[in-house]
Amino acid sequence: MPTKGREDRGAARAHDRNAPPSSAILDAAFRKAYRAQPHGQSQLDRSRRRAQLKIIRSTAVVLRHLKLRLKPFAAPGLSELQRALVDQSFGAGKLGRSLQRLRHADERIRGLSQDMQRALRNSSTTDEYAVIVRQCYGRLASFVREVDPDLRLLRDIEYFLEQRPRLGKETPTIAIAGFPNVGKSSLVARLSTAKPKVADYPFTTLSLAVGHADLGFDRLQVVDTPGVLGRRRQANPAEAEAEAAVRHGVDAVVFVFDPTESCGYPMADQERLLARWREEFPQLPILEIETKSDLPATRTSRLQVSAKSGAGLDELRARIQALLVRFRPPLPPMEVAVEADPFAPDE
Ligand SMILES: Nc1nc2c(ncn2[C@@H]2O[C@H](COP(=O)(O)OP(=O)(O)OP(=O)(O)O)[C@@H](O)[C@H]2O)c(=O)[nH]1
Ligand SMILES: [Mg+2]
Repeated sequence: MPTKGREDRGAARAHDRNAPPSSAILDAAFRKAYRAQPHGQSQLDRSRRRAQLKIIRSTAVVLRHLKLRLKPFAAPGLSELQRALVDQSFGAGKLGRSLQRLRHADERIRGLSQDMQRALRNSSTTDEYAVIVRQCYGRLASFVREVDPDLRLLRDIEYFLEQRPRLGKETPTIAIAGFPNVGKSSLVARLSTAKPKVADYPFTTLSLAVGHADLGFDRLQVVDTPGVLGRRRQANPAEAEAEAAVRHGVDAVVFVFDPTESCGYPMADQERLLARWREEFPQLPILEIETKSDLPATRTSRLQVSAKSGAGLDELRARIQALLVRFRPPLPPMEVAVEADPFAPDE
């Protein structure tokens, strides 16, 4: 409800993450409105203009805050992968419904501002002005409080997305995927700028992370993924995140086997996951490799690599590059290339 000026500022400072988002927004709105000091010919004129400014400012501040909260979700919107991750973690369709409620609140507040200004024009005493401002504040507060759960959800989703990679659409992207503890992050660290945590236990990596690599002329996004055990129904959130990346976010997958089984999982289980993905994503290029080649194991004809010794990594880069050739934009026609050449000698 209406502010009391200075002591209210202290209250605003006390806002924390547990406070409803509406209280910070309303605080800011009422504070800004309270500071209105209009000029006017007479006492009555001044009090009418002050009331008008209070209505305009308080609603404008709230609208600005709502717009700010909506901004991360405004056009061009979330990527397919981001939407899948959000649906998975927060519930399918929840974000869309919250955005809709916030847009509706935005419309109602615009309408409120106009209605209240109209009411002012039809009033003629200081007391009437005061009643209208109080009415405006009351409705404004209830509109904003109504969308508190939506504001909270948007804040949580924004934070969640900040922790996840923002994949550039134009840059080819590969995921390094496979069972837990097989050595995926060790390979990502070798292949790209990423510095993921590596440790000798499963589920060290719990969410997606991206590094970049230069393969000759090709810039590449390398996505580290959590391990997947392949139990489709009981997948934990980390596994679900890896599957979402494979399904929605990448142009190709490097499937990492650990034939030493020092990861703790038999090859038969790892093979089953690969077979399922090949069936589910028949269009997706999947490059199969076996890692930890510095350790003894029964191996197949797949490419053998070691993140520890570096063996096989040049060949792996070459194969990734060959896989991604089709994402390279075609070269421009010769005459365009010559015109665009900044080093071409002047005529
Ligand atoms: N000897 C040897 N050990 C390796 C190699 N690559 C990884 N490791 C070891 O395997 C263990 C797991 O490595 P990570 O890179 O964390 O494996 P991950 O697949 O990312 O594991 P999660 O994130 O838990 O799924 C660590 O102890 C690594 O040091 C390798 O090429 N050779
Ligand atoms: Mg890892």
